[in-house]
Amino acid sequence: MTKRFTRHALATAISAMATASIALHAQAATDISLGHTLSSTSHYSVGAEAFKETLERLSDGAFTVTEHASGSLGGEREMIEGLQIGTVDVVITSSGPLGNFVPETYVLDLPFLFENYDQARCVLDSELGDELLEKMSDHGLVGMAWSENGFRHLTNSQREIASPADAEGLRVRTMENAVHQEAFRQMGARPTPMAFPELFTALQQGTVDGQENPITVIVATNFWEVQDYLSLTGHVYSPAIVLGSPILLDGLSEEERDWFMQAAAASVDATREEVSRLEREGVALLEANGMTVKTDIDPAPFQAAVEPAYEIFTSQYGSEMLERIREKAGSC
Ligand code: EAX
Repeated sequence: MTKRFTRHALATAISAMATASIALHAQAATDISLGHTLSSTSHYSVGAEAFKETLERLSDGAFTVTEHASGSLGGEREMIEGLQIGTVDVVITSSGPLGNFVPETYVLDLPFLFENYDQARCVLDSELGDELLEKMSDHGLVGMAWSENGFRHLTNSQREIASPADAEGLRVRTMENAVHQEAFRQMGARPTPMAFPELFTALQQGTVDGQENPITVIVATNFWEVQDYLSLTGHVYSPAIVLGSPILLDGLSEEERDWFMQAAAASVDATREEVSRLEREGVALLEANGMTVKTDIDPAPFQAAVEPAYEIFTSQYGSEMLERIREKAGSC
């Protein structure tokens, strides 16, 4: 009797534990993986933190976010592929490799398209930015929001560069982006496309002489350790984008999806604020770390040098979106 009772009690206890574990499991938070290529001190990381804080707060802990910084999930091209197959949930990436997936975005990579931050942000926040975000869904991606990397400048280990003639023959790492490669070819440099996680070592070993990135990235990556010269060419605005995996997002309720969109918007605000801060403070920091910074660059010869890139672009992709962006930028 006692024995039978004990067995019964045990069975009840086990069954209660199993029920509790199922209930616990049902309530367990869904962990979202968020990847980017920059360090955990970068503007992308500031954006990732804001995404995490917002999503966890709005969902009351139903979703948690784990940030994978420094390219630990691979380069930007690989992470975009990861979104398509669902091995990563959210990615903050530059537009660098995006045109390989969504050719409509190449237009944003044209040199000297935007004059300043206000103009770029205004265009990306307009219906044109939304239209481009929507294109992502034709290519197995969810465009959540346009974020920001910043205006790109040229660094190198060889010499001070004040004009395109000075860049002649320089081996410059570019992103894996056809428009950027063409622009550097027109400038007389030797473009070498490469994924970002390989860049520091390539500069260190002299595989390439230079690279181009915004102040934000130059600061976050300690490029002064491998690059002596910085020229503030501002040759192209580099948008970033918060992308989601349709495998995750398509399975969410409307309310949940809205939390993700709000998290993406908070991420953009925080990132832009950090970009603006680094635009004010970054150059002094780079100089303090030993970089020679050429600030008074005349953009006209650079603009003239890359002009053929526009003709090559429009002959391939047409000029409609480019004209609409220019018109919008003019009214911003
Ligand atoms: O997105 O590849 C690059 O140079 C990018 O600017 C960087 O990874 C940040």
